[in-house]
Amino acid sequence: MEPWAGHEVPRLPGRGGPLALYDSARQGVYPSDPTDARMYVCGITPYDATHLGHAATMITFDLVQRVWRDAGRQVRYVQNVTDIDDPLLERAERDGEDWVVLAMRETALFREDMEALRIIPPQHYVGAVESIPDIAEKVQVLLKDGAAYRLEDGTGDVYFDISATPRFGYESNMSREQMLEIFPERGGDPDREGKRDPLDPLLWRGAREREPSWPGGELGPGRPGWHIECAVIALNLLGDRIDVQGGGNDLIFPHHEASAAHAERLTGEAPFADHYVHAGMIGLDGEKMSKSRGNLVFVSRLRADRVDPMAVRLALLSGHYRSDRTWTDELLAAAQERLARWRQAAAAPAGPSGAELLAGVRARLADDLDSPGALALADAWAEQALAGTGDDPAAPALFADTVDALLGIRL
Ligand code: 5CA
Ligand code: ZN
Repeated sequence: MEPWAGHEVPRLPGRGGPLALYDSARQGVYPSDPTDARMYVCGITPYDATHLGHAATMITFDLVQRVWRDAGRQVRYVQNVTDIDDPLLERAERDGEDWVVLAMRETALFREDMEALRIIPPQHYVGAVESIPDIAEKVQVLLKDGAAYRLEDGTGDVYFDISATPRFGYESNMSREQMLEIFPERGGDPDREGKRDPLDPLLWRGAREREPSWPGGELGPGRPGWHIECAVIALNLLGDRIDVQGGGNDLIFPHHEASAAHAERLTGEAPFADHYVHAGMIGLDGEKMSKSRGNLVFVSRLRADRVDPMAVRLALLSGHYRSDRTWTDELLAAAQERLARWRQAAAAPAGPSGAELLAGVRARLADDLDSPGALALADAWAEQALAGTGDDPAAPALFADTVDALLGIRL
């Protein structure tokens, strides 16, 4: 698939420092400063428009990329689109629509939203459907290797045996009880007859009547499971080990646990990702924003209402990426005011030291993406510039470049 168009990112003087990021597997903040960084982010299942939760997660990993680049690192970034899965088929059926048309429309809208929010595009934007031959091949490898098994009920369904990786559980750090509780809420099927372990995840779903299917070679016709999709796309485009596996914290288990297990069994290398990085959930009225709950605020709706996407971005950056947080009208109003103040300050004839501001923002973001801290420094700079404090005539331009390059806020 084609990714969206990017924007020019201003070059800042000097270099940013090494990034430190929280890793869910090690449960702590550790350096992530590879020379040639490889990042995989779990993208949308396109059965509805992009909501502010998706946007917040995409902004989080956009910051990772910006900080790496500012530190002089090369970045290879891959994102997927789950353009075949149960929720997509269910929505299409409910609305009497062709699932392909639905997926194409929502993916196109997502691209527009990403562009409006100034998210630097991935080098590879990859659909599940276009990856099916690669996925089927890897499922066959897992079967031959004894890490997967076919159910003997005539469905052709193939499951991964979680005992095939001794490390299963290291990424989420969950107890078996916790896993069993969450698994069915996140697409798992613990009660399926014939499975060796209730937590074994689906690798290949044999063809059913009235469901799309693709040739699977020795697997027979069918379609891929969810976790193997992300494992195979990442392995194919980024290699056996990656630096960051990213997504929202709803993917900690089973999705990232299972895809790490698949990848590690396929390559014999562990850990699959150096950092498993998870963005907090954006909620509305105290509940996680989700398509199934229907409590959504769409980026495209806000754009249609002529809300400046930069204000949306600023509002989402005003909380720390790891915290679950709530979207409110007040949050947006505050971001609109902040954006107006910053724009005024960038037009001031002079201000306090731009170099100091840049160093401060770099330091805040390198510290596990402390965007609230970075915003506070920019606020303080803007307030002083507007009060006529400071005599650095180059500072307003550097202020604008700093918030553009590092925060993705175009003034
Ligand atoms: N296609 C899969 C990932 S492979 C998926 O989870 N799709 S999604 O459309 O449900 O979500 C897309 C991305 O947004 C995922 O990284 C997910 O973790 C994240 N996300 C979903 N809901 C929220 C939310 N309310 N707040 C923050 N991030 C969210
Ligand atoms: Zn994924």
